[in-house]
Amino acid sequence: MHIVIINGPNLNLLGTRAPEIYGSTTLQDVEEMCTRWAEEVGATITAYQSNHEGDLIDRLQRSSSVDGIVINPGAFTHYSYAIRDAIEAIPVPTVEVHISNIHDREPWRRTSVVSDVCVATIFGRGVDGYRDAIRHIAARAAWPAETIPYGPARDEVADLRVPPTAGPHPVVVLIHGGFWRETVGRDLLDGIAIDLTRRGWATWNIEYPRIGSGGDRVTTPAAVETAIRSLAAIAEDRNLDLSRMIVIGCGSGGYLAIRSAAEEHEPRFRALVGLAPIGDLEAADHAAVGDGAVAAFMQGPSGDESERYAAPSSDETLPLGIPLLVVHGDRDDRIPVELSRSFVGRAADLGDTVVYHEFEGVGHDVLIDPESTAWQTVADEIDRFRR
Ligand code: CA2
Repeated sequence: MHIVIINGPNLNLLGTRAPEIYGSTTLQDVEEMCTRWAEEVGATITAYQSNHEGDLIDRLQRSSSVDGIVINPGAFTHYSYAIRDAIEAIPVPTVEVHISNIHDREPWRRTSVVSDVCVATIFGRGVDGYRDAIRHIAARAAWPAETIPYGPARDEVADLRVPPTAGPHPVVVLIHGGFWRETVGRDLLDGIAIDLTRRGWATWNIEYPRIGSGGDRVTTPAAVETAIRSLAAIAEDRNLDLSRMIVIGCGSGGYLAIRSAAEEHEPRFRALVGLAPIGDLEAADHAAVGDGAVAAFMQGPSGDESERYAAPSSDETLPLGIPLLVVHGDRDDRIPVELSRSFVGRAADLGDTVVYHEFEGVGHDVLIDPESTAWQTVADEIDRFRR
């Protein structure tokens, strides 16, 4: 697999100025890091930078037979229809990357004229965004996903992966975490989505509006619910068995999974799986997880402090009446393990059937690393819900 990395105007200055926005890594460092990240997924790269629009277009046109392109078009992002057309003209999955959070700066940076011809847009993750883009291209190559909109907004899409077997296929709904921040997306779960699809599950990896892009305690759970209900419209065509559907929520996505499991939709989920889930917003707020994200999410659209606790807490969503599988690493430095301990205790007290695993010496991200022992243990347990 060969991936071309293209950087546009002024990115040759990386690491020399504006470190508060772009960090202190130089372009040469980034390109070397890309070489290593590509090696990890069995790929090679060619890296290219230019300050000239026409050069970037020529380079895109010459890349029409590679396996993927990672492009940071620099300021051309915001107005170059010529670069947009060049990306559209080549049949290569292209991921748009921005080091900074372009949605949280000058208003003119919020517009990207290339986003809708790219398979993904990654922004605000610093230079790690290039790593995630390379991984995303590799994941799409390993197991292609069909990205299907479930609503009109940019974030109202989900990736469907279906096993090659005859079916009907049981379904896993995946809800990613990231403290509902718009810089974190569903690409985080590509690896476990592919592992589950290999195991015989159809996977529905949901994107949803997050804080800063129209998401809050009201709109985000509503969008997730729409995403889940929208499966009914494609179930027959894709041979999905919605009577064998489970939901997995990771971290803050765990809260969304719980809200959705508490909804009265038919058929109900067969089980809920929480990977270091936020089970209770109030408890998470008190534990100050996510550096203020919980408070921002809870306050909702009005920003009114008095509405802070208007989102249902676990006492209102429990018992769920379906089996719960909750796992948490005792070295989790993002969502403290105590939150899961009290959540599962509460669920069991209220009558839910709960299986709880605490993994010793395990941190937060390990749970969504498809190669980790922790994930393989979880996945084996999840497989039991298929029958
Ligand atoms: O955040 C990004 O990666 C950007 O694509 C970077 C572009 C900017 O025009 C986009 O709006 C967002 C290029 C900025 C590079 O400019 C520098 C200036 C001084 C020092 C280093 C880089």
